[in-house]
Amino acid sequence: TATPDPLHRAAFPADFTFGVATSSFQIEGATNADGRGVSIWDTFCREPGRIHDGSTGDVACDHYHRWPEDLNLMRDLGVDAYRFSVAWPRIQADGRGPANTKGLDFYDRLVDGLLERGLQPHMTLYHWDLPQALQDIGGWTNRDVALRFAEYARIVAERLGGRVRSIATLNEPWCSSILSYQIGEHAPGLRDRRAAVAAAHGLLLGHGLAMREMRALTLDADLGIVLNLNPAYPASDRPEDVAAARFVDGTFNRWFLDPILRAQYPQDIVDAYGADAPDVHSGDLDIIAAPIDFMGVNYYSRSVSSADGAIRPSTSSYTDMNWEVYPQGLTDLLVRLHHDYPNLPPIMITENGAAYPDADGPDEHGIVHDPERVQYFQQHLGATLNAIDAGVRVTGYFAWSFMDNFEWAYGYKKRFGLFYVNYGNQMRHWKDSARWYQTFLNAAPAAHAPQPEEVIAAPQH
Ligand code: PNW
Repeated sequence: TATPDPLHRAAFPADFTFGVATSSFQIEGATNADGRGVSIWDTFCREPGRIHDGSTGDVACDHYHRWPEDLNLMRDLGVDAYRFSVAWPRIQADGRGPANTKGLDFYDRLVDGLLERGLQPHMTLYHWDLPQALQDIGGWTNRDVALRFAEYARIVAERLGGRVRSIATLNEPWCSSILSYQIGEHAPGLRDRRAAVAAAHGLLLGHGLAMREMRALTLDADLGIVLNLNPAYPASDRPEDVAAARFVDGTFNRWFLDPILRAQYPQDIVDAYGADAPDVHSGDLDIIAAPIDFMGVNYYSRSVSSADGAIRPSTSSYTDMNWEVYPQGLTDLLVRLHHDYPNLPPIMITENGAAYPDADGPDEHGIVHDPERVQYFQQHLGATLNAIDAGVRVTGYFAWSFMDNFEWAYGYKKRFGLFYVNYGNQMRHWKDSARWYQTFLNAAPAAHAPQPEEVIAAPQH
């Protein structure tokens, strides 16, 4: 597809929201501060071999202490909005009982700090840092945890819900169930498909129960959920390849979309799971399918499947995660959601971005040169625009990530940031991608086609 060149925000609807995203465990550090309890990721990081570089989240980007400077950088970047997540163990150390005021106070200051700087707060309640005490009773396989999550959601929404623009219950339940309980790559690191499918159901139930609690508060905030969706393509039109892609689509995408938007699990995957299919109590699916105000979509790449397994198209380029760069997949995904789900609310692209090594580090002016990441953002913003032009309701786009951070099992070795983090001294550095985004955002809506000089203005520090 043709990417408008030069691309700038004036090509998007006037009320479209542009932002940056992070999550609590990946940036905050200060894991013992102010009464925070232990999360499953603190535990996981201490198990030998789990994190590739042996690192932990103990310090991360030290955002817990450096948030004012980080918010200043976001303001200088010129984004409209910031998507962050709340660490459940800061609010309830053991995942239950009365709120820890000091934990809530941190997010209270953060939200006020955003509003003071003219930035919209977009809050996610669960980005994987489950209180360890709840894992000790089975984690998301235990239905009691879904009930605890709904209580936690009410606590946070009561305190902050009046000042945030949106609240997402969960980030990427596929990751916190299948990747965590079946593939074993994320905390708690299990390899048990039956447990993974039960955890996915527990997460969805927790989402629905949290929606119910938060609806009762009649907040102005939009309420929804964030899914990681990977469009699944067959390697050829051979029926066995098409069937393989349909299975991948079913386990990744439809398994989460269908219960939320159609109040049913996809029957082909229920059949494939057989004895591992979830124990669905009567009423569960009505709870899970509570109306949502937005669907958050995290898009990074696609999958290509054959009957013999996943394929790597050899002509494509790949990021440092070995994920294929495939912007057309984002357009295809958005258009498909629009066509397949009549109940689909407006979509927010809550994450999109790419890891590249940035191996040279900052130059003599302190700037990091990351041309591949610039191109990735240009192409995917172009792909978003194409979907909007095709009639899909997309209301926002959040770049992942605001800054380099703890990339889960990969530790600090994978860099997704618009800002480079020097973990030795916690300095933040502009990358060219941040300068590019700033220019894209600040370019005055022009009646005429913008001239090249207008889009290569120097960043304002
Ligand atoms: C997302 N996969 O994770 C998360 O929301 C972020 O916290 C994370 O930093 C970002 O994407 C980059 O990885 C994913 O294996 C992790 O398909 C793994 C997968 C997808 C998303």
